[in-house]
Order: sequence, then structure tokens, then C-alpha cells
Amino acid sequence: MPKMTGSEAIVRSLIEHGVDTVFGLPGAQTYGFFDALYKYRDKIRMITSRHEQGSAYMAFGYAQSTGRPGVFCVVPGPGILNASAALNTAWGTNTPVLGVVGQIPSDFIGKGRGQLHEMPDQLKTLRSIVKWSERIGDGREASDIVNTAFDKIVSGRPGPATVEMAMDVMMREIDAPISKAGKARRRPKPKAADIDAAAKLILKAKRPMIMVGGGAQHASAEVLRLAELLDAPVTAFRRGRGIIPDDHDLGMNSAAAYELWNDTDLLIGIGSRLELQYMRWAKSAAYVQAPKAPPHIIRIDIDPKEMTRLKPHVGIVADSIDGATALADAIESRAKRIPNARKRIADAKASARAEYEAQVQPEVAYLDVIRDVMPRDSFFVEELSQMGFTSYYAYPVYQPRTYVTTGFPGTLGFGFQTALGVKAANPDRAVVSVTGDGGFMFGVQEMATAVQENLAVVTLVFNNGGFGNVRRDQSTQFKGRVIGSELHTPDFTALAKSFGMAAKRVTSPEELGPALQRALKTDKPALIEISLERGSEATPWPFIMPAGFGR
Ligand SMILES: Cc1ncc(C[n+]2csc(CCOP(=O)(O)OP(=O)(O)O)c2C)c(N)n1
Repeated sequence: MPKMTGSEAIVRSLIEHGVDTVFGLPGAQTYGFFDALYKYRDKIRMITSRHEQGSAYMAFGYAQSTGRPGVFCVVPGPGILNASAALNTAWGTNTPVLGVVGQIPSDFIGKGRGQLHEMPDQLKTLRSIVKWSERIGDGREASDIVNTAFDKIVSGRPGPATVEMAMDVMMREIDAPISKAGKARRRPKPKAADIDAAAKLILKAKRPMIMVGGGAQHASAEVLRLAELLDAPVTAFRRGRGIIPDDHDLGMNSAAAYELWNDTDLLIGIGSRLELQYMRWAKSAAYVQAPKAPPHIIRIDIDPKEMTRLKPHVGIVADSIDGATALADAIESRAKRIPNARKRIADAKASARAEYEAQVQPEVAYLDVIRDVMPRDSFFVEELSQMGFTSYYAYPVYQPRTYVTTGFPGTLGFGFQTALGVKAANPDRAVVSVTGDGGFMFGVQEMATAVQENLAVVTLVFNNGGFGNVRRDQSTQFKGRVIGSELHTPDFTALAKSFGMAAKRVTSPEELGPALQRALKTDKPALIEISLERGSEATPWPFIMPAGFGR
């Protein structure tokens, strides 16, 4: 067997799994790993971030935009803790991310002597925040443990995992077997009794609605087949956007779908937590575990625990493809198209559009311009901002995986860093990061990464001189007691130029269109700052949480 270091055993296993990019930030405990990356630099591209949160969010962007695992490597203790917000985002959005983490010298682990980067119990801490975490105590185990890690992050409900290795184990030479990748993805078969029960409910329904989430991103064709058998509208909140294009007759954004909600007698959730229906459209803080009909609820989810978190009337534990196919097969010969359904959908879409166009300005005007310029297959990376919230419904999405989101973790600042990973994974497709000034400052240093690696993301910074959402809440709900939300901001265009980026400032949607077009054409990282007057954006929230927060 050939001699190699423990680190090399990990890197060769990553290659076995088809990994072509590793994001990271090196340090003493990962020198061995980076040296192995050097050896295999013709197979794996290494992209260095300027902060570990950037490394992990880039891996997250890579994974969410492709569906393939994203990989990052950081030092232990402060390095992995810096990356932990992104691990939380990957957990919350079921995104397959693998963190390779260094560890202090093996003899010192758990001794509390205060080795560089030591933390109380790294493995236990990580196990409490990711789907699966393991230590590779011997390089000869590396290949098997990496295989298990990949199996964990893509099987069942996908999610993040970490593997850690002590710095001495990383450097130690071993005779290592590299076992082949590729355990089959486990897919539970839908139970016939559940399919029968669901088919009965479907055949009785007069006004069904389908809600898709991130768990159906790979199941466009199967979801569409089911929807077309019934002429049922298909909606999504964030992670499920693009599965059915917004301009398809049956595709509806969430604001439009709300107009049909009161009449809905059957909700079919596919790979979705149904956050929209039971925590946004219903009062957000009201905890209801088992909603009463109407509407009846059918859920297809690969995670059996989901069926107890929000109890459906019929639960189908299956992959979205298998569940939707089984349902379609079961009803195909008996399903009747619902008369007038397509007209009702078209009317609701037009009426919702007219309402938010009238009420949510200037956000909708800016989003229209962006959509107009960006190609159909381009990626839109949202942010926690006025533009990002409005984009949940007012930015049409046409293809799976092209709307990249932080989901319920809601991590301010994830956007720009994530967009760089999206671009690294999709160099031939356009990527726009749409962010507020507050969120952009979380990852501002990664402009250096963008320039160094020529990650041609176009970043739109909507500068309203504050944490605008917080400022509005304080003004309206706390009688104007504004605290901690007014911000001094830099001259973003000058800042971007100082990093070597092209940059421009605009002040209207009319100016943004040509500026965005030009920026896309250069195929280089670019920033456009949009100056807004403080407090000038109308609230996007009535179209997301019509019932408000509260019980
Ligand atoms: C990590 C994290 N910290 C704090 C928040 C709370 N938060 C939500 S929106 C927001 C303000 C966002 O400001 P900005 O990025 O400038 O966008 P704007 O609302 O002004 O459009 C804050 C602080 C959060 N979501 N995530």
C-alpha cells in the first residue's frame, strides 16, 4: 500500500467523492491538510477566504446552488466557531456541507493545558450543532470516516457534518487504503396505505394547493406531473422557489398563493416544513402542532420526525420524487381537473402583483429591473434586508436552485459570502448578491477573495444608512425609540475600488438597469451601491406575515 499522510488520505477521499473545490483558511493545526491540497492542486481548487465565516458560507453557496456537497477547512477553536453561523444555516436549510477541522496535538486533547486554539470539547460542541461529527484518530480510518460523512450529509434530510483530525495525525505517514466512495443514498419507499389514504383526500378536494420546500428541489418534473393532474397551484416560500417557474400557469409566489388560502381545502406539502402556512400566514408565535381541517394536510417528507412536528392528516415518509410519483400514479386514471382552476390562479397572481406593486416601493421597481437584466438561469442570493424580504415574493424565479437563501436561520450577512461560493461552483452563470449596507459589512473583507479568485459576482448594496428593518420596527412598535440601528457607512464604491473591483453608485431603478448590464458584461467582480434615503422603503411584511407576529 502506498505511504501517505493522514491529511492526504482525507484529500484523496474528497477527490473520490468528486470534490473539486475546497474553501478555507489555513493555520498551524491544518498545515498538513493544506500541504496535501498543494499536492493535489490540479484536482482541487483551493479558495482562501479572509474570515472563516466566509469559508463556510462559500461552501454553503456551492452546495445550495448545485445540490453537491460543499467543503471547507479551518483551524479548531476560534476557526470553527467563526464558521459556526454558516453550519447553523446549512443545518436550517438542509444543505450538504462538510467541514474539515483541525485539532490540537492528539495527546493534549481534553487535557485543558491551553494548547493553541484549544476549546473545552470541540467534538461535543460540533455534535450539538451539526447533523454528524466525528474525529479521525488515525489516518488509516480517514477514508471510511469521510465516506460515512458524505453518506450522512446527503442521506435522508441532508445537512452539515464535520470531521476533525489532530495536527500530528494529519502529518503522520501511514499505509492507507482509500475505499471507494458511493454508498447508495437511502430512500424509504412510500407506504401503500398512506398513498391510498392521500389519494382519497385528493380525489375529494375541490381546491387543493401544493406547497414545495427545499426537499423538492430535485423533483420539479414529478411535482409538475402531480400538479397538472389536478390543475393545482404550486407555491413556495424561499427554499422551494424555482421548482415550478413563477411564470408557469400553476406556479405562484407566496403573496399570490395567500389570496387562494382561505378557500383551500387540501394542502399537499412536499419537502416543506409548511412554515408559510402555519407560522407566517397564521400568527407566527401561535404554536399549533396538529392543525384541524379544513384544509386537510398531506405531507411528503423524507424525515419521519416531521410528521410529529406538524401533524398532517396523511403523512408519506419518502423522497419527494418517490412520494409525488406514487401519488400521481394512484390518482392518474381518476383525477379530474378542477374547472376554472387556471383562471383563479391567474387572477390571484394579477391581483397580488397589483397590490404589492402599489404598496412596496421602491423595492418592487428595483427587483423588476434586476429580473429584467438577469438571465433566466442566473442566481439571485437574497439577504435579510428590505430588498431580500420583498424578493421572497416579488422576484420571479424560473429554475430550481437559482434562489439562494438563508432560510429560517436568517443570518444577516450570509449573502455576499455565499454568492462567492455560488459563483465558484457555477462560473458560467450570472450571480447577483442583493444586500443592505448592514448585511454587506458582515463579509466586506471577502471582496479581496472575489478579486483574487475572479469570482465575478455582481453585488448590489442598498445603502439606507442603517439596520433598516430594525429601525422601522423601533419607529413603529417602540414609539420611535431608535437605538442601535442607525449606522455610519463607508463610501462603498471607493471601498470596492480599493479592493480592485469595478464600482458605481446609482440612485434610481432607471440608472440601475444599464449599470447592472455593464457589470455583468465585464465578467469581473463588481459592486453597485444604490443610495436610498433613510426610511424611504415601504414595509414588505404585510405580504409575508399578513396576520402579524403574536399568538
Ligand atoms: C446574525 C444576525 N444578527 C442580527 C440580525 C437581526 N437583523 C435582521 S434584519 C437586520 C437589519 C438589516 O439591515 P441591512 O442589511 O442594512 O438591510 P435593511 O433592512 O436596511 O434593508 C438585523 C440587524 C439577524 N437577522 N442576523
